[in-house]
Amino acid sequence: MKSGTFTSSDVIRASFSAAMSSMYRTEVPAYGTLMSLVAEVNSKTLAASPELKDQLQETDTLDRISEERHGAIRVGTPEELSMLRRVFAVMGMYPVGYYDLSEAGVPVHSTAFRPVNGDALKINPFRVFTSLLRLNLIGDTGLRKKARAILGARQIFTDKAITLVEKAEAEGGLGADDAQTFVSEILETFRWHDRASVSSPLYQRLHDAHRLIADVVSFKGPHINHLTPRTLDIDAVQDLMPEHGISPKAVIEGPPTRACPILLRQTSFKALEESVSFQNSDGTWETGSHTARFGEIEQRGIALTPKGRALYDRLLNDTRKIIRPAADGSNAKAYITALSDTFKAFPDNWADIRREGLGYFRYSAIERFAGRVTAREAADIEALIARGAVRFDPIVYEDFLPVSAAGIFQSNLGDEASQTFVASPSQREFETDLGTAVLDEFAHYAGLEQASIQQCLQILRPAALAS
Ligand code: OOG
Ligand code: NI
Repeated sequence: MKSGTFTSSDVIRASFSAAMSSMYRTEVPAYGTLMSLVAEVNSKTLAASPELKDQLQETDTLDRISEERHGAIRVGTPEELSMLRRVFAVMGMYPVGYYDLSEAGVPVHSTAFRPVNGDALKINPFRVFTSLLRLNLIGDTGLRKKARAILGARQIFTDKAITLVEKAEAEGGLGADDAQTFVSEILETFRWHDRASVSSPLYQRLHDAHRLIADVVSFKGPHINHLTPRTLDIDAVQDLMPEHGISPKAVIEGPPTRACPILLRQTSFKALEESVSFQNSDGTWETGSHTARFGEIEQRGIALTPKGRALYDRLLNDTRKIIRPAADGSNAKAYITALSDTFKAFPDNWADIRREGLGYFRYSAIERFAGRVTAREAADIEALIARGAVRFDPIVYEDFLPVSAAGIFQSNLGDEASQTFVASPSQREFETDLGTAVLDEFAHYAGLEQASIQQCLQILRPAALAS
């Protein structure tokens, strides 16, 4: 087949994300409520700020503003993880970043599969935060063995899905019919199963070891556990959730409200207790419940350099030394005050953030200056900025934050679930299981920034030098 007849991976991803959204809204009606609330707040925010509307029109696709930006799943074995890598590659999604959650009391490590280049992100930015369970962090060896055997025996992909992945790899893509079949087959992997694959007593043992272990091991597949649309005003949605009958987690994760947004702010509604059934040894089914699925929202700001990130981490840490947000929300106000106070040490205007080397920027040449700057100016990006011949705009952070992710995990595992593990980052082992190295997010943003600088210098180079 010629490559011209392939459906683009961006189009397959867009259709996958739309299919996931519609499946999840049917499965979790509260998520549909959250989506409507987000759309409502987004349109109010846009009406109140024509400037923001213009900017979004120019840089983004305004009509898709309230669509999903990410989802999350948890898998049980290296084989599942590496097959997922191949599945996501068909949709133009590649592993970026390594997140060790053991430090935060969650026995998983993770990456995010996402589109990497700017055009792909613009067409559809959908990412899947993917965690691999670390059974070796569990003390009970008997239980560990049992869990391994159960996971080893399940097949989370349909035969057709596997065949189509192999075909895409062998031929370099999928035609329209195959692409459509691929999306519907892959959807099966993320579907909810209300019949557990373990007995009730075994579920209880897994649950006692850690709720997350029960969630990963007890079911036929890695059900999608949340989806996350983008909001233009996360504080407003957080405040309005209770009025719409959904119960938000205690506080918004990440940085405080700022004039110049940094990194990522996110919040969720608490996971729902859902009815599931367990099979007894005599073959009859027994009703029980399981809590895993929720809905989340996100608002993104500038990607920080290692220096900016170190400052962010330090300020967040300082805040948590003063006060830790309680899961029941009882000290939420005091936490927000402490967070805002501490973050006064983080510059809140773009010029200072740039001057201090805290964030990554995309530089662009002002065309009318082409050929009108001196050779000396043209060799120096700072001089070009001073001259007004180059503008700079923040590069948006497209990745995740381990402390925030842990906060999202915790608030959805139940308030009593706090547990400690020895922090044990193991990126090498994760990459071996994944079957490839993850992309380093800092190197990636630095590369985008550098490329934009080179392009400016190229455009503004005096004609005499441009031969
Ligand atoms: C994933 C939690 C992490 C985020 O937005 O930080 C995450 C999970 O609960 O499986 O999705
Ligand atoms: Ni999330």
